[in-house]
Amino acid sequence: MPGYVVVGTQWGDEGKGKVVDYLGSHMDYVVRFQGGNNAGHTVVVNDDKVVLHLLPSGVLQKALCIIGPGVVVDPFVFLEEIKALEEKGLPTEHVKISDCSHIIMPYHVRLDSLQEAQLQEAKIGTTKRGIGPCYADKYSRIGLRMGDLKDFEQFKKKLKRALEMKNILFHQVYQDEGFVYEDMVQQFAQIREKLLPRIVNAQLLVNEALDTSKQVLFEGAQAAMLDINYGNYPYVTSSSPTSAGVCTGAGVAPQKLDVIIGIAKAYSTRVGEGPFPCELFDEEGDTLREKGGEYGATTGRPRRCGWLDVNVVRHAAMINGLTDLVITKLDILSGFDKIKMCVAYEIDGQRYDYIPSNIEDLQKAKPIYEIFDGWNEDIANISHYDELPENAKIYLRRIEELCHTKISMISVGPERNSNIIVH
Ligand code: 2SA
Ligand code: GDP
Ligand code: MG
Repeated sequence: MPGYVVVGTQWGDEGKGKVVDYLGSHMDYVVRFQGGNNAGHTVVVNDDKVVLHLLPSGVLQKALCIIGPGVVVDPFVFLEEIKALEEKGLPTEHVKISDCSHIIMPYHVRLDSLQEAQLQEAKIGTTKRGIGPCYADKYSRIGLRMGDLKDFEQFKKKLKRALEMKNILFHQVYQDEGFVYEDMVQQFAQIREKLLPRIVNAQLLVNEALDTSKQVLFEGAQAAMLDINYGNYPYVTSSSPTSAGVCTGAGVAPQKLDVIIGIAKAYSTRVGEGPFPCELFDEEGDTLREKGGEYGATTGRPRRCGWLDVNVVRHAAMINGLTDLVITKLDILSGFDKIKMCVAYEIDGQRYDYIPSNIEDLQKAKPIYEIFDGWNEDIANISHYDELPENAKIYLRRIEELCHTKISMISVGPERNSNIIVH
């Protein structure tokens, strides 16, 4: 079984980084296939916390780590992240970047902020890392790719053309000074030599690995509800954080993906704007945020919190073809007298067991809850399923039943090994 996928089933921040790091010890390759440094993937090993934005979460293990073709790469952020690891004395030679990955240019980052400001109350709530503008240029076929850095003369020509177009936009639409070509050439000249040894043909490497029965894990960033096609459009990110995204974003055929693991947090969070039917505006929401440390791992923004929305996880199971679920942060639910689970929505008097595509419908959705008895035991040190409180098992079994997917692992703490493997 060589091809593994790890994806988020909610709105991101389910604990994908932790799970990828844990599984990473069994992997030969860990590959990011979409998104960019909007991601914040937290890995905790022996109380040392590392937040990865662009680097795959297998980087603390021995696996070869690839930033795949479908990723958008801010090369300045990349080098900062590499430097931070090297300063901790950690190796980084095993990190490679696809020659097809698109470069997040400084003008993409500025445009992200300008567009958000222009949208005013209709803003998306992006991470302002330039993700949307970079993907827009990719699909408009005016982007620059990491592979373009190999021939610097050609790179400069492409940059000149791109910058001429962008500066018209900056000057005429945003009354912004724009960017100076010579300055940007100099910036890239300074970092190019450091990047070149890491640039590879990733689709070739990854397929060779799969064809020789190597263990390859594809690491999703963000999650199903932020998917550009199947999320809460327009309150989504600009890529496909689903198993289908692995095929386009890593150059891998669907039949090579054997295990598709959906990560679901035991409750819901969302950061950024957009509908969130289970959102709690009361003390219970605050308790979830504080106990769960629910603050953006990239921007520090407080995350909106609510009870588990199984309608959402079931949608993710369908879109991704999940073979397994991992439930994270179950420890955070200890101590609640009653725990609610949203099993469907009510919209204009009608029951919905699926996610409506239309944002206006979703904005009217009221959660239909099932209510469970809670448990008081601290479960953070439990490593066997049988030791879990009975009420926790009832809660977990209901998730499996409603999502038609087996739970293979339960995470009960941020540390790499705070897990219960379900046999
Ligand atoms: P963008 O920047 O264009 O991708 O933003 C579009 C939407 O996608 C959401 N988004 C995220 N949601 C949860 N977590 C993300 N990563 C960071 C984290 C976020 C942070 O791990 O906490 O630190 O704020 C992430 N990245 C993008 C974003 O909120 C928009 O709703
Ligand atoms: P990701 O974007 O999906 O990788 O998730 P984030 O790293 O943004 O957010 C998850 C947060 O929860 C991080 O601070 C993790 O260290 C932490 N975490 C992950 N799993 C668990 C768990 O089972 N219990 C607790 N208490 N914290 C966890
Ligand atoms: Mg995150």
